Amino acid sequence: MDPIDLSRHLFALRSSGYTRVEACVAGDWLNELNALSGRALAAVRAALARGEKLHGTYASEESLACRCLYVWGEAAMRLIDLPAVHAIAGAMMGSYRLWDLSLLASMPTQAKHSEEALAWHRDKAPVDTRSAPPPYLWFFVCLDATTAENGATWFVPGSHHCELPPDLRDPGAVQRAFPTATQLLGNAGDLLVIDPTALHSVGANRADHPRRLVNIAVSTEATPPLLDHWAIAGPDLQPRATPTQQRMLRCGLPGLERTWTVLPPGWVTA
Ligand SMILES: O=C(O)CCC(=O)C(=O)O
Repeated sequence: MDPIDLSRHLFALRSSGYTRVEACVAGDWLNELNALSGRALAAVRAALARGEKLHGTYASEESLACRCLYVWGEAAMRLIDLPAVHAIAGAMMGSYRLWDLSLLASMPTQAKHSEEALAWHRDKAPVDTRSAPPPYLWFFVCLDATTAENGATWFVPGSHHCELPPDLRDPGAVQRAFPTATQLLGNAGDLLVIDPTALHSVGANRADHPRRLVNIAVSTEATPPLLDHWAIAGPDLQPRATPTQQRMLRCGLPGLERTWTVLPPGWVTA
């Protein structure tokens, strides 16, 4: 990434808690991501229909998610090498690795969305990023354009710096929008980068199509990843992993889960 552009994005992320890098993924790569996301979502739906619970993952009819997306195809694995992710995460965090690679799908509904699905939340507790790197950054690759109509993520700029006053301690119970909340709009292929300690929420999808993001979720080396991704990559992906993918997926910490609820049929973990 051009150094001036990198500085602009770092400033935006540090001051506002988010930024948008245009056109990071396009053409066949984007088409392949769309195709593998369809397969992953179909498998998640089938698992939910069988009554399975997605391990460590919120899911409802309006919000579906699939973890460990790299097992669904090469196009997803390639996202782990995305240069903009490494330029920004390297400058913000120093050493980092993959926390998870997830597909997030907000499904359309003309009915009233549940309060739970649209609740304001922080994914992680805020830290003082003046003296410490952010422990997590979420890099959302837009598979679809994110619009007001299809429920682009709502975000309160700068809220990663601030504790909430006592009357707002349960932001999910706050039905009203925060006065400065803004929706993160982008085109298919753009990268929306957020500090997930900021207040944010899924928007109501009133369009006729799902709004899908792939979250390249990154955490500092001092922060455990969600799962043992190297074990889940298994004998199929391990020998083909690039040096960067190896560094992002490997983690020596004991006790991490070595599988996830939904993997492709016949997938072998290590
Ligand atoms: O899907 C979205 O719009 C945002 C996802 C979200 O709220 C989250 O990752 O915590």
